[in-house]
Amino acid sequence: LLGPYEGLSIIGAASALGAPFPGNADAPDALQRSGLCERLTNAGIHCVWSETLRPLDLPEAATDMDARLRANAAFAQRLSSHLAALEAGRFPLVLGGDHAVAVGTWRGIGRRLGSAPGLLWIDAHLDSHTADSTHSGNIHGMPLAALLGLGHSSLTEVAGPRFDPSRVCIVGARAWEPEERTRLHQLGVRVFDIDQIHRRGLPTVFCEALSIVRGSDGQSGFGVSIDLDALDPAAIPAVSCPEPDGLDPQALADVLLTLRNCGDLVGLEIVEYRPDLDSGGQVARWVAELAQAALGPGSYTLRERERHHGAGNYAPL
Ligand code: 4U7
Ligand code: MN
Ligand code: MN
Ligand code: MN
Repeated sequence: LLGPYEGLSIIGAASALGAPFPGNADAPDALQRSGLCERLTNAGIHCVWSETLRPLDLPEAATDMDARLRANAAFAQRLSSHLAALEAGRFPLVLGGDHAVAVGTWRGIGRRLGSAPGLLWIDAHLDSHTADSTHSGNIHGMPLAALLGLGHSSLTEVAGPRFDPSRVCIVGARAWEPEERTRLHQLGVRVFDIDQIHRRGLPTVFCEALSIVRGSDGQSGFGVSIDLDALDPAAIPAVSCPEPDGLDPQALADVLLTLRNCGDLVGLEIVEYRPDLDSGGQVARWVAELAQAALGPGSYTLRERERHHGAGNYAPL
């Protein structure tokens, strides 16, 4: 189940159960209406909208932490099963939803592969709280800890393999609480924060992070989870938790081009979009831009039909 794949399957994860605002729940439908799939198809990426999963029960007032953990875990479980059952030959692009959906996305992709891939987590935050350490009570601040096996059992027991901290990196971090930074340090997860990116440049940092998540064998694959709040809110204001001094969206798109040369990319996730804050549709256009940068044309991940049909494109002049 490592590429090249025949085409892209978009899975909408229309949950805001982990976020402080409801807006993330409308993101997949808004992105579909914005013509994302058509735009990727026009760019030469064979793309179908597989399904949009929606929470079955919205917990009333969402006050009780236990009820919210269970509701998020139930949604992640369904998402995990959907990804585990995704047809061979399809590359998954998961569109959140808030970032709590990542527990389902990546455990499910791990089930599909038979083992956990490496994971590149592009985010302003560390998302490594547990139900015990959280200050805000928001579950979208916990998914990376849960994927690594730490936190409330409802989240850590979502079906699929645990992720290996030595194959996980965070890029773009600039807002965290000490508990999560300590937890990641103890686990050995590499964090490339925004100061380091300013010092060394995004291309250098991205390349180093890629070498960590891809591992030494190049056989087990790696995924990329993009929380849009990694980007600078001056350009990308339509997110749940904007943090100043973020990445330039074009600079991120430029380094995502690197992914086209990786035959071992196993999934892409883009989360935290809030269409209620994007009346001009400018952030929706950036979502398409980032997906297109990562996946084609010319991508080794997605097999292009022309590649089957003769070497005409590559014949010497
Ligand atoms: B996101 C926060 F307190 N750490 O736990 C928390 F700063 O998925 C933010 O990255 C979490 O958007 C942000 O609520 C979660 C906060
Ligand atoms: Mn996040
Ligand atoms: Mn974030
Ligand atoms: Mn906080």
